[in-house]
Amino acid sequence: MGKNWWRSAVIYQVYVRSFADSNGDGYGDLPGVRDRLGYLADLGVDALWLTPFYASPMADGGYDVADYREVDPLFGKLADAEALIDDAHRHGLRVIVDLVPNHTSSAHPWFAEALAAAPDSPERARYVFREGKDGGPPNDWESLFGGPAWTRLPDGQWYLHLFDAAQPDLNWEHPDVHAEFESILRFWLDRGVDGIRIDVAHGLVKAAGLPDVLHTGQAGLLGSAALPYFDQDGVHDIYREWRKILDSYEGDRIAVAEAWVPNAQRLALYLRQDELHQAFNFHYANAEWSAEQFRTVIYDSLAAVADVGAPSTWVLSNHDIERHVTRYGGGETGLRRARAAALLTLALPGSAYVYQGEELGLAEVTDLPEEVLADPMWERSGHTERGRDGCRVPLPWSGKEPSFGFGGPAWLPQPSEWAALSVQAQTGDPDSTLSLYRNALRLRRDLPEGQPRWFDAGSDVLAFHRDPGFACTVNFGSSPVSLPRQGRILLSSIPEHELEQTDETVLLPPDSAVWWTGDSDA
Ligand code: TEU
Repeated sequence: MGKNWWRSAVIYQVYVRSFADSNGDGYGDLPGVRDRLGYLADLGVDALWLTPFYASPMADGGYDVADYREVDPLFGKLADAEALIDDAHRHGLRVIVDLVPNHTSSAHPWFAEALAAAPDSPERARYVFREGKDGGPPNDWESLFGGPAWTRLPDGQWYLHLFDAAQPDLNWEHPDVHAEFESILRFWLDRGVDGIRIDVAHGLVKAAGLPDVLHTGQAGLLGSAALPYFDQDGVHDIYREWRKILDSYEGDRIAVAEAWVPNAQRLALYLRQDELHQAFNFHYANAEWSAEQFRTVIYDSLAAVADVGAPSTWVLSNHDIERHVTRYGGGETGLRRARAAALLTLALPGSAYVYQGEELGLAEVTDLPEEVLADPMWERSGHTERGRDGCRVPLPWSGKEPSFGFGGPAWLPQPSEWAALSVQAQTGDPDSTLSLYRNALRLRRDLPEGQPRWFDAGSDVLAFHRDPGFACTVNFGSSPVSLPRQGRILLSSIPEHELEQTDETVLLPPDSAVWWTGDSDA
């Protein structure tokens, strides 16, 4: 793909502990990923993003890092990471690793030093320690996992953690923090990774004086009001420094931001020419199944990224959000919509992320027994939020016991109906979701570069051309829509024999999408 591979890349998210288990302990690992590189190359993606595999007590599935330069024994050894990167390259796949700069694990040596040191000592300055207020925490901030964002130490000081108490926030005003993360970045770039995904990229800098949320107005994750701990202008200075480091390496190395910000315009600020290459488009993942919502999000996103010359980065699912089969209604309807959404997503200009298992049409597992729930959200919310385990259940690969070819008994139990959804079961079935993804990814390589030219096919239908000679039509409605042919059918989200066709028209059923090629009068 040469220069700027990332502008149109499809990047597959490997949630390592649930992908493939090579040693039978029930947890996915790096050698497991290595064994399956052939599958990923065959699927037709361009790159993988590996979620954190670093040394960690696993209080938050590895997003609590104790040593950023070491591989956790659960996942293998440093040599396994190096071998995986090299092997992926041999398969023509690029590799993105996760960088977690907002917080460390409480087991990180810096935090151990901070705890052992006295209040107001230099060891504490790398984190955010404060005195309490009126017998309570220093301010009213809440952890995203529930409860206060502050934990009190026996000596009376409190430390900040936007996530779990085992994930203390770093102080990004401290030069040590900058130097350390620049060094970690170089460590992985030196090992050949093609990029980094920046965890909580909008969270590193907090508003001066740590003001109460009350004073600025509370808002949801993607809410409209500015929160004093998210999306502060100062974060951009950090990314300008990192961009210089990325650019100093050969081979088009990239950074993608995980930034939950209120709108496409705020997101585009992370994508200015001297900052990051991509930012996950969560507004797209948040859209409900309606032509109007998708139309609005797509228009806004394309306009905002065009202003800064960046690609849009479409996301339907990840390891933090309910799988989209379920979000779109679940069951057969949800799957049907998810298949249509796949064709829409892969037809849009820009880059797209595929979360492991979406190519199998997996739904959220909503009935995990309480005793297996591992997401810290379950505990921290006082057992009111079940958390994110339902989208993290290990993949089914085959009919093999005990875990459908995943490896040992899976750390989260797989539903029995996943036997029919395994890679093996779907391979060779032309109507399977896996075949749909394989076909779409293969055809996508030859899609024209033109920007979408939208045309009207009724209020429930999203329809666009990309010149020369490609069109995509998606019916979000509950009634079939008669469409003038846009050329020849290239691919459809439902079996082609289910499309009623005449010489001039095709009846597009509810919740389905069609890719077209060739001349059209539209
Ligand atoms: O997520 C950051 C984030 O803000 C949300 O996705 C959040 O975890 C979720 O919505 C809870 O409401 C990143 C990681 O993707 C996530 O897995 C980690 O738990 C989190 O950071 C902390 O590192």
